[in-house]
Amino acid sequence: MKFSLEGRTYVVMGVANKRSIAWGISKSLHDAGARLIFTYASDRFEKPVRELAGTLDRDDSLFYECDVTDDEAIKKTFAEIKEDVGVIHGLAHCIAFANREDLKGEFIDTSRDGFLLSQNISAYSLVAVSREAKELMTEGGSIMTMTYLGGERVVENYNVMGVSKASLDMTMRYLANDLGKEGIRVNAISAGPIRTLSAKGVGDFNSILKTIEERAPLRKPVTQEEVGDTAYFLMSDLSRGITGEILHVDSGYSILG
Ligand code: NDP
Ligand code: N5H
Repeated sequence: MKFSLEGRTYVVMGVANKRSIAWGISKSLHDAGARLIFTYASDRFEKPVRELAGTLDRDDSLFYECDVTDDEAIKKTFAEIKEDVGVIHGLAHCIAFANREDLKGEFIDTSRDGFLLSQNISAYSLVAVSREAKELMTEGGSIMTMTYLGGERVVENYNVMGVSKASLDMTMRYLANDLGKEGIRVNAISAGPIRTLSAKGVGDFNSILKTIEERAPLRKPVTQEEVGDTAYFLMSDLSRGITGEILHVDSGYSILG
């Protein structure tokens, strides 16, 4: 296959379970022949991530704990990855967090701590991991992150996460400008709503999905697999002319007024 990822290694950050968007991305990259490196926030998630990776039909994955609020942990993780594999060809950042109480009611009630926590985990972390990952991307490569429409316009209940995604979107563009000269592209996928662990218990997800079924041009919600295949495109040389871009994988919803 012309755009096989055989011989390439990608770091995937943010697999929590089989519903995670990061797992959809992992499956697409694996199917294209890539070797995967998984990172998770705490050792609580090591076992489930190892079990999931065990369902893949090649046994070449590696696993590291990496809490992205901790600069030393990020440095240590990438130092270990360097020692274990040397070169990486890309990174998928699929991480976000906001306190549950900040994802309902009015945005104006967001606390300083809640605002900064969300920015720290959901936006600054892309800067911190890109800085370490770039040292291992000596053959060039592709970094991607996950964003949402609520960073471009006001979406009910998304609140503090919307501000974090706006920050993440510009972070992605500034990184694309810095890293282009090293042959590293940086992009984002803006996914439509997908039922994942993060989405659990926030807002009325059924009615959000119903709106997509009724109004989105493709009249159906997107799947982890659809996002995964776009991630594969971004990681492959098919997308070699694209950087600093947000690709909407959302059944076309974002074109609506
Ligand atoms: P998941 O709950 O499956 O994934 C969220 C991940 O964030 C978890 O794996 C969690 O790690 C990780 N995380 C949180 N805090 C930290 C931390 N301090 N250090 C390291 N990792 C951390 O949800 P999704 O797959 O839905 O979310 C992935 C991305 O996609 C997020 O950026 C989200 O905003 C974005 N997105 C999701 C949409 C949706 O509808 N689901 C739509 C558009 C974008 P751990 O499990 O190890 O704690
Ligand atoms: C408009 C909406 C619905 C309302 C807002 C949802 C926002 C979700 C994003 C954040 C990341 C969710 C979050 O931080 C949940 C945590 O407070 C509690 N959950 C956890 O701690 C679990 C155990 C761990 C695994 O989760 C994390 N994140 O670590 C947006 C939806 C239509 C689309 C959507 C769901 C977008 C998105 O960004 O995820």
